[in-house]
Amino acid sequence: MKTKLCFATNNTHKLEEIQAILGDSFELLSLKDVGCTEELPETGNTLEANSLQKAQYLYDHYQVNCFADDSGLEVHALGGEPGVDSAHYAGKQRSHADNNALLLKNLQDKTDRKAQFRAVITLIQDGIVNQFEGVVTGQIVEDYKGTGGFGYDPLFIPDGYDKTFAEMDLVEKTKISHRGRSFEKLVAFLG
Ligand code: ITT
Repeated sequence: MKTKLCFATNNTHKLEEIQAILGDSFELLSLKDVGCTEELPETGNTLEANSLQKAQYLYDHYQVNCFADDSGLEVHALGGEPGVDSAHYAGKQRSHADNNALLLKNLQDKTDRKAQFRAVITLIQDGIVNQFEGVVTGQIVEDYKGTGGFGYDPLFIPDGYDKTFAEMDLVEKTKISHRGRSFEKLVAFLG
């Protein structure tokens, strides 16, 4: 029998991607599949707390083995900001364009451009909690480059490359990205 696992996301693209990696022995369920239509709570101060909160909510309310992810951009010269606030850095309109503009403004005149994307997955199986972290380090550029991806991608060049995430296709990005790396660890754990 296939092992059922719910992924706490409404993003069908993320769901398909991870189903392809997990293969046939797991049946991935969406939030809709388990009847969860409300917004999951996400009020923590860290990526770890938020992904745990989402997974715990789902496990407690829907009695289903599950995992949740949370991710963000951590900028060295800004003391790790925007971090857990990445999606709404410039305000509750959650605009990627506004967030990017604010980031460039806050880094004006800063020579230290070091940054990292970080993702944390929390898996809960039969009440047992495990977390998996993925990190990619790089630099924030001075001006937008590329049109692919989303969020801060046009401003982030991963170490060892001379192009931004927005200049890569999804396959290339996922091989080195925070999300890709965290999912790799999850898949290895699930066997
Ligand atoms: P869901 O929570 O609905 O999955 P989200 O856009 O909030 O969608 P995340 O929580 O995974 O996605 O990421 C929070 C923010 O961090 C996201 O809105 C972006 O601003 C930034 N971010 C995360 N991963 C990114 C990536 O691969 N490229 C660019 N920006 C990213």
